[in-house]
Amino acid sequence: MLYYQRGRVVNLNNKTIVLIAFYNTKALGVRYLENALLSAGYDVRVVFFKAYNSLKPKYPTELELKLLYDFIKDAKPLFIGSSVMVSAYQEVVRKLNADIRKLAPMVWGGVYATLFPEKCLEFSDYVIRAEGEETVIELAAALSAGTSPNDIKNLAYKDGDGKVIINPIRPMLTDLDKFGIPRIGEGEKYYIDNDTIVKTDPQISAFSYEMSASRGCPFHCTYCCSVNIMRVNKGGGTYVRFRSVDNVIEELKQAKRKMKKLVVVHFWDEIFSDDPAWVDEFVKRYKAEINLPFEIWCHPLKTDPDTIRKLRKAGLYKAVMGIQSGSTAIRKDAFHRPESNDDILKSSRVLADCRVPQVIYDLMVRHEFETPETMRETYELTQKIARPFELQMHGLDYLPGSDIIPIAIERGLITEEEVNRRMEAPMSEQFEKHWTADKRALSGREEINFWYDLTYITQFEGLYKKAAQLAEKGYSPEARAKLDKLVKNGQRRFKARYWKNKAAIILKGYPA
Ligand code: B12
Ligand code: SF4
Repeated sequence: MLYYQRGRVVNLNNKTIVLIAFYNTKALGVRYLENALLSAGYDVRVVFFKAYNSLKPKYPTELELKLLYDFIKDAKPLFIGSSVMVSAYQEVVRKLNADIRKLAPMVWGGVYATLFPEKCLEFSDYVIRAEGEETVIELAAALSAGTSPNDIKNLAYKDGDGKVIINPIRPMLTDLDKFGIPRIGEGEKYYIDNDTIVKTDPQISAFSYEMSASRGCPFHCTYCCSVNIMRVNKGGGTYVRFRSVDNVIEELKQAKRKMKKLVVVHFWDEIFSDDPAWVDEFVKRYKAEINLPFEIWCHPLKTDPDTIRKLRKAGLYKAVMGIQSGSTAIRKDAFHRPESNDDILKSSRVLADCRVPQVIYDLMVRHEFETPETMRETYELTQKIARPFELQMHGLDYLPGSDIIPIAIERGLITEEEVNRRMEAPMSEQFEKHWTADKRALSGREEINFWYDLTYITQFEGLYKKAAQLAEKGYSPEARAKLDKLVKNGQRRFKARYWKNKAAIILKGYPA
């Protein structure tokens, strides 16, 4: 039986749903939605549209767009679900959306859709905000039965007059195990890239398995959207939640069973658990049943020595910690990060004492808040950090919806027009902003660049003392010339280290 829904013919009782992940072949959110819809009896087809490459994201070719269009045309889905996590690839999503939206109702979800439902409704028929599992089942049931979805919680849509209606948010999931474990290499999964469509799960041939043992983060950094997602869910229960260890281990066992090349596990938890009881159970079972090197994200205020020691014994080989700036003013007033320089140094000592083989500190530098003084403070902090360590130096992204935007506007550092322009900017520019930031914008600001380069050098054994000698005398054209040589040397070491680490992963060289 057919009926008309928003100008399209919809087949009642249609059980086929297409979910699309953009530039993300892991797509945890989509895999959880797949499970939820399968558990409710739908036939789900997942399309991974192009690989993730944040350094050089590739634009889709006309053929790839056509492959997606033809795939959806053949599937005749009840609706198309697009996972719109980030603003960065909006340009691509909007382009392909224009054609495929003619084929079936379009539903957008993910972090970007959660924060900008009005904007997303210009391109979609429905937006599902916040966690999607329960809502997507209810929406599918309503569309397939031909009943009104208008009262479904978390849903946003336009009414008959074109007015945007944003429904209240339901409580967050309390039981993260409820929808099972993300499926690898099972079900209807398709991968579009390099001008082909292949029925495969790209995850299956990867060296690393990426997963999350929790949802939510207890911190409120202004450059991150976590706090904004927390606000959307306000009143809906505890934001930071953990899966059971049993459920996590079950997922990892599946990965070990199915991924023949698997050598390493990445936990994408915003901050890996430091709950003593959870960690105790986790390390015991992980060591006994998984026993693979693993990587985590951690925080200076959540680096308990006992926890790190236990994780290290269970296989922790890489810890990435955001410190962002050595300037207390930037960290506290602009970024709303509560830790002191002393906390950072203490936590670095913990990681070094526990002999975590690879420790990486994330810095967000050379942005509009930066002055020569704040960049110098970052240099001074990194000189004191316990060695060995690596630095990952980013710019500041002004992620749409994040709290840093009004702060920067209020201080006159950026205009609203510029923020809006960046949000709509081509994908290549948005990704570049993330990594290389304001190199060119700051090209006249030699001193910032001087302290930036000295900071970069602090991560290299054998070079950091030379950086200290240059720093002592401060900036001068002569010091700059010497520093240029040091930077070239550092870049060579950086490349060598990169390949050594990569080879170590492939050859299982990391001590587990
Ligand atoms: C892990 C992670 C990554 C990982 C892996 C992603 C993955 N496995 O899917 C990696 C490192 C690859 C990554 C890359 C990037 N990320 Co990221 N990432 C995250 C993080 C920390 C967790 C995402 C996650 O897996 N959550 C768990 C799953 C279960 O939740 P979920 O994805 O949100 O999905 C749920 C709902 O959103 C919804 N939903 C999702 N999709 C859909 C689709 C439909 C149809 C429906 C109905 C519902 C729905 O239902 C899902 C289940 O409840 C988030 C922060 C966060 N709290 O979300 C940032 C985050 C999403 N990333 C962010 C950014 C900026 C990026 C990059 C652009 C960074 C860069 N420059 O390279 C890239 C872009 C990658 C891409 N192609 O999307 C920003 C986006 C902010 C914004 N306003 O744009 C966030 C919010 C972090 C931040 N700094 O604020 N990321
Ligand atoms: S600690 Fe990390 S995930 Fe948490 S709010 Fe800060 S940047 Fe976001």
